[in-house]
Amino acid sequence: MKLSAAELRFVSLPLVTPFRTSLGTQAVRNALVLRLETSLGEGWAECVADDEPSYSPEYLAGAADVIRRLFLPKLFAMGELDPAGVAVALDGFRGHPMAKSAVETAVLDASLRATGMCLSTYLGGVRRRVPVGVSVGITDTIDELLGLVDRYLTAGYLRIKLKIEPGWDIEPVRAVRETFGSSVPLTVDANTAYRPGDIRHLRGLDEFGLLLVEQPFPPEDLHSHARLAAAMETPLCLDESITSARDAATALRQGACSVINIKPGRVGGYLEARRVHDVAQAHGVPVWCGGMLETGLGRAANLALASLPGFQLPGDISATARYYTQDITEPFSLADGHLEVPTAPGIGITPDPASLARLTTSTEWITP
Ligand code: NPQ
Ligand code: MG
Repeated sequence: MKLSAAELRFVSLPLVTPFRTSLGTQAVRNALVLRLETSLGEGWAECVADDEPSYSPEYLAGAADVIRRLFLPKLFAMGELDPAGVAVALDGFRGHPMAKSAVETAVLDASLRATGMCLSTYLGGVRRRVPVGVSVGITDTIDELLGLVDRYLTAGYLRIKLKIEPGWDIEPVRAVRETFGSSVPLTVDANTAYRPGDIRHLRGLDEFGLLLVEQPFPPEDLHSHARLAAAMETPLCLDESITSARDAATALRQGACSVINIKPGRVGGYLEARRVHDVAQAHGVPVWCGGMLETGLGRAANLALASLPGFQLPGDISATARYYTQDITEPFSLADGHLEVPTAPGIGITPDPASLARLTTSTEWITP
């Protein structure tokens, strides 16, 4: 296929309630939507970078810049473009996995649409619906937290993940266990908020029978994760530390984790995400699909990824209503704690033109 033009749109989606993590508080989700025009038809994707480089070094304005000024011109100049060729063509540009993922996914969407195949089938999916969990932000009070967990359990979520930070860890976990019992699948995510000196404190989480503890230490500190993994009974899961299949292999070899959270944006796209899945499979390690407050575009594609056999734990792919009253696509809803994997060609969904127009804050048209 040949790339002929691209549309970059900034969209702004108000969150149902502010989402607080150890990284900060988010009230609005600004995102970047990419639409490519190719000789085979159009392709859609979103970039999951956030306004500020807090979760990772990428941020939206920077992602838009590298896409418009470097990535797209490189792809315009290519005679023949195919999905697997995108990462190869952009390999000379270091970093920027979220921006690369958006471009590759839009090419993949266009290519699969043209052949009539859905992303799940293309990636090797084996499930038509996937079990999902919910990520619960840090709240002002324990009562408020218990109210939220109650609501999500009633809605049918199959796993609860509590965001933690120093000063908000043992107590909220204990309160959730005491209120809802020991059989609720429960995890915690620190988003790098702890330091090596906290290992003894974190071992205090062992008594609560958590499915896993996610990313307590900074991304580069595999050594402390390995020390904690050896000192703790609860499985350790890495998120921010894993930016490629090679990272996954290194972390597993070092004993730094026994579960991996896969986010396609963080690892540079769905093709690398599948390779992370394959490395984990080869090590007998379960993976699950993380969440980046995606619009319906990213949610659809994540469902395809989560249909692969190694996704053995419920993902952070919640129903649309967990985050948004209005999305740019039709909403995804929970049925029996599961979301359906899209089966339409490509990522399986396109934005609703009226909703997209309403939520767009700026549009840019890019041609060779
Ligand atoms: C995680 N996500 O697993 C991330 C962190 C995260 C659903 O827990 C804006 C955009 C704000 C992306 C806040 C969940 C965000 C964000 C937190 C991702 O670590
Ligand atoms: Mg995480």
